[in-house]
Amino acid sequence: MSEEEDIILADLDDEELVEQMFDDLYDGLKEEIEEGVNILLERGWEPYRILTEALVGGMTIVGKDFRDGILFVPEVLLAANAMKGGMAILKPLLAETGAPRMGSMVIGTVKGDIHDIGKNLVSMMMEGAGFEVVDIGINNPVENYLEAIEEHKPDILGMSALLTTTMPYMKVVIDTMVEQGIRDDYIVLVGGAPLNEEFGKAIGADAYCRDAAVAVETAKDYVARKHNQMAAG
Ligand code: B1M
Repeated sequence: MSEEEDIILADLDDEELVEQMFDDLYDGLKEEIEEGVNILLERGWEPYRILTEALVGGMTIVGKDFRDGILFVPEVLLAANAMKGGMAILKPLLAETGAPRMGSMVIGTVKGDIHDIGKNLVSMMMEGAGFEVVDIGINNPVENYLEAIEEHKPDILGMSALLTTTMPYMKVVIDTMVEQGIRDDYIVLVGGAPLNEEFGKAIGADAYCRDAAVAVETAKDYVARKHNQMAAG
């Protein structure tokens, strides 16, 4: 008979609970992650803190072991699914701030790339900050971006890429916008783990955003500048 007893999440203190959530995320246990998120909320944790410390923190560990060949795609998919379960609980809370409408953004992951957790997080945080977000999903060829900006006329075009092989596609999108004479009609923000500021500049984006919080601050900053320019002109 196994001597192991079920761990009662609610009996753990905050630090132990977050550690346990790292393990549960690693093991792809969606229900446990949802329970952990709810417990932390009941204990008064801010939704953003839960997102960054418990969920993103756990996913960083998964990422390292994926890189080192300890975890494989099916396991990482389970972890991603568990993370999404936790994010779904936090989403309405992050959006609940009743912030005034700040502007709008079309966002999508580039062609050849199916990673969407970071993009979804950026969308959630932007909505929470008062932006209207149109999420066009994953694996987007340039045509999808062009169609979406034509249809929605957003202030911002956001692109996400998580692979070194797909990040150059962002330049394809920006170059096409330049060719069509519409580049300067939009603020172009890019993000994703393998990118950096230098890359953002090199491809002609307005800014590279390290994480979702930076994306929100950068978006606010650029939209305010755009409105000031319009008011001055
Ligand atoms: Co993939 N994967 N993956 N993967 N995966 C990485 C990216 C990798 C770094 C893992 C590793 O080796 N350590 C590696 C890339 C190596 C490289 O290119 N140099 C990798 C690889 C190789 C692959 C495959 C090729 C594996 C294979 O099949 N052999 C394959 C490719 C599939 C494809 O896209 N064509 C693949 C598949 C997968 C899964 C499907 C299993 C799954 C994705 C599930 C999903 O997204 N629905 C997956 C996952 C989960 C990861 C890791 C483990 C985690 C990514 C993540 O969600 N992070 C990742 C390792 C890692 O990054 N540590 C890895 C959490 C998220 C909150 O962070 O996405 O960085 P992030 O987003 C941040 C910021 O970057 C920024 O804000 C976000 C929030 O703070 N940001 C933006 C992101 N987008 C933005 C857009 C903006 C602004 C900010 O616009 C304005």
